[in-house]
Amino acid sequence: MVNGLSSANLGPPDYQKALRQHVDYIEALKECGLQVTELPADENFPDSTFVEDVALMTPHCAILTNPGAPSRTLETRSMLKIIREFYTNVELIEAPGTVEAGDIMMVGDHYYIGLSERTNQAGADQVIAILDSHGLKGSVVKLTGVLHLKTGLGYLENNNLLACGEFLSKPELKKYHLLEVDPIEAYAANSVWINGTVLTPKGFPKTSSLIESAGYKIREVDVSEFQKLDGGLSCLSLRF
Ligand code: CIR
Repeated sequence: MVNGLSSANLGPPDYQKALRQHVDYIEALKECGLQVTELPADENFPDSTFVEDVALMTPHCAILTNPGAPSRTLETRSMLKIIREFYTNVELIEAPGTVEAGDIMMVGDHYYIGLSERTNQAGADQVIAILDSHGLKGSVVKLTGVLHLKTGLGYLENNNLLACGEFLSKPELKKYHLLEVDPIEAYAANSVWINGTVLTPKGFPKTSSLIESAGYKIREVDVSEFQKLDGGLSCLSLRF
């Protein structure tokens, strides 16, 4: 993972520290009541720890994506085998469509799909058609400055949406109660609601207080080494 894609300018990750942080991340998921399946490292793909990007797990089907980053495209090969262990309905995104599921945010049965440098219109159209065929809905959100949709957004259920930067002014998101993340803590917008607890990255006190004051219990997780690769908390797992 030390060779993963990055635009963060925070230097290379400390691999041993990353391993320790990953163990604590798994512990946090378990504390929230989840059963965790740990996947073996795929040493061919330095970004493969960011498993969220290669699949979208819905209540009715799983969608294997087609990552827009060329170095990540073939991460899907081993993920296909894994998701087939959990789902009988597995759908595939095909070229010229590209999708990374860090660009997809679930709000009930509606899925927001960010159009980014990694997810294109053709890919989003395929996702929307697949969702539609399973009784689910999708719509697109155009991104300007961030890597993935969930880089700047985290849906915390109960209509509460943690949001930063460009997402504070999107008309399609105005119907949510926006919890505004301070730009200096932008990384913490990628926090994850799990069974009533919000996992949030360690080191972002304003955002932790913001989430707590909205009535949530929080669990902080130190993921500094993954931040160095532009990866957030949500990226490190597929939750379904
Ligand atoms: C990448 O650039 O693809 C990885 N270094 C980071 C992916 C982060 N994934 C996510 O936000 N869902």
